[in-house]
Amino acid sequence: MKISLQRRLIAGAAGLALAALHAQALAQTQTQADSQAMPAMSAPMAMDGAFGPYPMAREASGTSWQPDATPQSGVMLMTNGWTLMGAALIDGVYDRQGGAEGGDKSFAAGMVMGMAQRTWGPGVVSLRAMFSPDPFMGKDGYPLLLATGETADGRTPLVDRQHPHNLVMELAASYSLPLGAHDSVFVYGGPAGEPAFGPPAFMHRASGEDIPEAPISHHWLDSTHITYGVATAGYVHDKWKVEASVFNGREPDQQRFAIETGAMDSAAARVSYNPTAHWSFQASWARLNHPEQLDPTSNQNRLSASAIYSRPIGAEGSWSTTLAYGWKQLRPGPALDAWLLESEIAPDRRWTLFARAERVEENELLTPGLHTVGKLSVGAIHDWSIAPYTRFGLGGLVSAYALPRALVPEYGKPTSGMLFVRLKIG
Ligand SMILES: [Cu+2]
Repeated sequence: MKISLQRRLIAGAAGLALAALHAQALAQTQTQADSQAMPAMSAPMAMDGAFGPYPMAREASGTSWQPDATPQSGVMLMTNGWTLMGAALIDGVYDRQGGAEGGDKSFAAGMVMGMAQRTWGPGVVSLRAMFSPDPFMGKDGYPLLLATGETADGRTPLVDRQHPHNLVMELAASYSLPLGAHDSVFVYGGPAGEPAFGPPAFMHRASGEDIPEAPISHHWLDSTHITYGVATAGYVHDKWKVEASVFNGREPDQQRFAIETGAMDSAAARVSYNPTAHWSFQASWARLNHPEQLDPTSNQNRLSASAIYSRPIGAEGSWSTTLAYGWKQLRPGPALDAWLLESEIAPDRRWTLFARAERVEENELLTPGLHTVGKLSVGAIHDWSIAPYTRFGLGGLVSAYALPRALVPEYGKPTSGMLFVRLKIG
């Protein structure tokens, strides 16, 4: 089923406005009731996480967790009981991928997101919307050696190119209910959201959010971050979270401006554990029903596990590292796995240094067969503060590859790179 974006957006906006009015009315009556009946210490605060009684900084994309010590980004505003948060990152990229399979392109990529959260009755309601400029780069995305997945025209797979993200990346709401000082139950869902699978998506985790290229392991670890139809229920106990989702398993097609809802016929489950403020672990499972538009009869099982370490550096700096493993069983077909290690270190608000190493088993490259490939990207960004919460940055990265001999006739010995400018708000 395809629904015109315009109708969706209007319906979504009207829904949000209604929900806001409703929440305000409820909250007013609730405040009166609260002041008589509820002890202050068990009442949830708007600054808590959307899904439980812990710091908001723990929350990344969808319902995923990152370490509590991750610096909170975004412009925050409190009004009428609501906590509003906005953030944006737009990269203007010149991309040059080397070798015979390479190519070059200039494009804009990034995201703009807004969140509204408040106490509502005994719990916390949160509304989230996120948009991407990617569809304006064209349906065939950008050159990215060894990246595979999705399609530009509905007929041929994208190989050695990264697909554009859809305009609407998230349109979701959640409600959580505290069950004491350390426990809560929550529900999350919407027409666009992220099921309970994988680490936080690369563009939303502190170790990857400043890197302008997508990981080649995207379709092992975090490609489900844009899912058109998802419902999740979970339970938080202090440092632990368990959750399960049903969702529409089909990847977005080439209509990047559309919201393509469909049957919620896929499932995922995840356990997350934040033992200290600096660490976040997760293990997750998913069964995707007919994810591939071009291979409509095949299914996939996926497993993932990841560890994230984050710590502040000085007053304004931070360091975050993610190690992630993904396993993808094609049904029918082989099982393919992927490893990712990435790190970003920002000693202050002017410099960011980053690196990402990946090792992926691929079966969709132009040379037939199963190939284990490696990629390493390193880069740096210099930012200038141009207004409150607003930085302008200039950056670059270079990529090198480890290719099996069978791929050398097709790829040669390529080196790739990107130069980029960016605007970061939040
Ligand atoms: Cu993506």
